[in-house]
Amino acid sequence: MAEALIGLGGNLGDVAATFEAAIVELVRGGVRVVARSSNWKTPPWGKTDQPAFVNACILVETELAPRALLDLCLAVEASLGRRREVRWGPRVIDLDVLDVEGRVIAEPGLTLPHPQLRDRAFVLVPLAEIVPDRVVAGATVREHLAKVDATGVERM
Ligand code: A4P
Ligand code: MG
Repeated sequence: MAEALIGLGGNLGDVAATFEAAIVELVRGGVRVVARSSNWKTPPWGKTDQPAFVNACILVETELAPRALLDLCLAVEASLGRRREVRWGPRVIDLDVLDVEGRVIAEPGLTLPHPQLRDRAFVLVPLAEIVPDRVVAGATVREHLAKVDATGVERM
């Protein structure tokens, strides 16, 4: 059994409802939700000419190996209508595997911990709600968060 952190994001449609549907499907696919952050409204990062995002994070337990967990996330995205178009562009749901027990993986299609985790307030603010003292990508979530600009990130 491994503990994993999953980030949820989206900025098209009823994102809060889509998150709930995604969590139901993740559970069906073999994860147990241990903790869930609030939903946060976050300014678009990377490509800024698009609507605000909603972001959240969950801590899960699973028997799935990291690759199987990613495949589950991609399947859930697809079943909820995710279409891959513009990089960093608008999406109904994005599920990122952020960390699996500190494992370091660099394979085609799977990088752990998630490479941009430490730069993104939209990931770190929700993570800090559920696992502030967990070491992820070399420092605690709280330490990473202290170094990023979280302007405009608001609890919903
Ligand atoms: N992939 C590799 N490692 C992982 C991992 N640890 N978790 C691969 C998830 N996926 C991983 O992802 C492309 C491929 O990454 C996947 O097929 C998987 O094999 P994608 O979701 O199709 O591509 P993308 O999302 O368009 O690009 P990218 O670089 O993954 O974007 P991000 O990092 O997902 O960022 N602003 C706010 N405020 N909130 C957001 O949630 N999200 C993005 C997208 C941009 N700006 C945002 C937000
Ligand atoms: Mg993604």
